[in-house]
Amino acid sequence: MDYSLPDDSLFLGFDCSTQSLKATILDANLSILASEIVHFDSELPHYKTKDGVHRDPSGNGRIVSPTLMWVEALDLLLEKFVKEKLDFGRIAAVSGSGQQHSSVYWKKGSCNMLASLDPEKHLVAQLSDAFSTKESPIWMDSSTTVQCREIERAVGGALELSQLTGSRAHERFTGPQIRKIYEMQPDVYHDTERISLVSSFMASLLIGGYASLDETDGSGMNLMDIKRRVWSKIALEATAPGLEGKLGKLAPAHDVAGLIAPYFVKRFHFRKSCLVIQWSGDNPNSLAGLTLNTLGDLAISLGTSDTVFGVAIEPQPSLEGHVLPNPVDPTCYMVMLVYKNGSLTREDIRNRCAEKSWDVFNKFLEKTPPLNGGKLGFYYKENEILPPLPIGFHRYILDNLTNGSLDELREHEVEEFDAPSEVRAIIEGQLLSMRAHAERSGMPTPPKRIIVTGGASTNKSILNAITSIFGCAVYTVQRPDSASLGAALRAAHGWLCNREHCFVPISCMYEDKIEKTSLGCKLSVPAGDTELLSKYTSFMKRRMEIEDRLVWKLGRR
Ligand code: 5FX
Repeated sequence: MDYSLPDDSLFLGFDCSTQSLKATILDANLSILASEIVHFDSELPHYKTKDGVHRDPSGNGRIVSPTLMWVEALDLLLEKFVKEKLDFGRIAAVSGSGQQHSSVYWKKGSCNMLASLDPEKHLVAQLSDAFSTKESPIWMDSSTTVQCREIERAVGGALELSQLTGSRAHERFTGPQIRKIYEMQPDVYHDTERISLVSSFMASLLIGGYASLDETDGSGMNLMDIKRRVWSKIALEATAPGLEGKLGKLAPAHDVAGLIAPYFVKRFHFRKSCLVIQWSGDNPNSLAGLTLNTLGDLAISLGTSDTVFGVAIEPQPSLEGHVLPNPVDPTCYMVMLVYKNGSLTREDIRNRCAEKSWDVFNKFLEKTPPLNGGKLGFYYKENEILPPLPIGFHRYILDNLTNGSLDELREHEVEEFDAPSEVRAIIEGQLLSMRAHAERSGMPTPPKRIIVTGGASTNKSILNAITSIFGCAVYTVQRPDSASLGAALRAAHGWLCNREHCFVPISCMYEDKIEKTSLGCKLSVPAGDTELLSKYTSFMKRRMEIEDRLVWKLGRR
């Protein structure tokens, strides 16, 4: 079979993330032709966001982003491509990636506004009255603990909900967020005709009508039956009345959401036949962008949130981690762990302890010994998801590290570490936690290999630490923004499935190209030292004992 793409065609992938809107364009050989970015804080300063979000100053865990900021960013990004003289007419298909869980509330009557967008005016000017609330609750929000417990109780418990939907109730998940709006702002709920995720929201702008929710991103809502890939009646009823009608249909990630709207044809000169392929979540798109399809491979994404994910055939949803349908292979799943304290928390330590410089941070990491002289740190600048602990820093030292066996040493709590130890403690702490929770949630350990993506994947000192702690070879990709790359790849995949009138395995598209294009992996650090690995295994167990005690004492569950 010939699965090649037409010679002159281009494929556009967006990533609407927490702090920016990015785009990557692939040519028919799957090589990157162009990329662009809009930073929300600096390029759209009138929304007054910090890191792309508004944090409620009262400390109640409420975190939102202005919905219109994402609308405005879309025009701005496309205008950047106009300045680069991009030939929009060559784009055969567009897809995208959105921060997961975050939701948008379309006001009654907005469908008509979407269907009649005037190409002479900016989107933001035409959609300023389209939303029943202008604030979208996002994945960083942790204000729905009450609703989580209510939903879990109504479906028979946390484990039952996880087995049904792929995850227990989590504060950032869309179901608990919708329930909170229904309980606290009933007018907003009743005024809403459609609820979108960021992914289906951006796809809706592009097709000029409401796009279906993609099944993969839909599993981040605590509302979808993960095995049957349909809305779960019991979860819907536990969340809010009349919800199914506001959610619309689910569709697989490779489906066509619609043709690009006349607004984009007239304003930017897209071709009328340009397909919009279903958008999906950022982590699922990264899985596609990393071409992760081998059991035993693990990906670590080091971004605003840190995530760990892999492919699974028959995962068993439990109380830890999440199970999602695989966005590029309907026969299997992806499993995932998510941390809220990712790059912003590493940056905080860099600013306070390493003269605001990554060079100094890396020097500190390299000059301190593995196991950090028995120092263990827990750094939660935001309410953490995994484990569910509130904001706070906790530091411990295992006594007499050089003499005793790690399993028996006592620890004592301290107020602070010296600056270099603080740097090692945050990196070792984050990675030990990932390894321990990956093992607890049944991910392959040790992995065959780890592929690292996200901003911090360019940091060689962090990659060295990953190899030592996980005991396997670590690979990186040529482009750290795997989500928009994955979205562009999915745009091509969706286009191909549409041409063939059936599902085509995504690997058919890149089999012979992978090393020549931006999709290839580079080996960064080969597998490390086995003696050190076994010390890290004991160190990790000690860390988990302390973590379990902290959760018991301070945890939000
Ligand atoms: C996944 O469950 C998450 O909450 C985060 O990784 C967001 O997708 C970040 F955008």
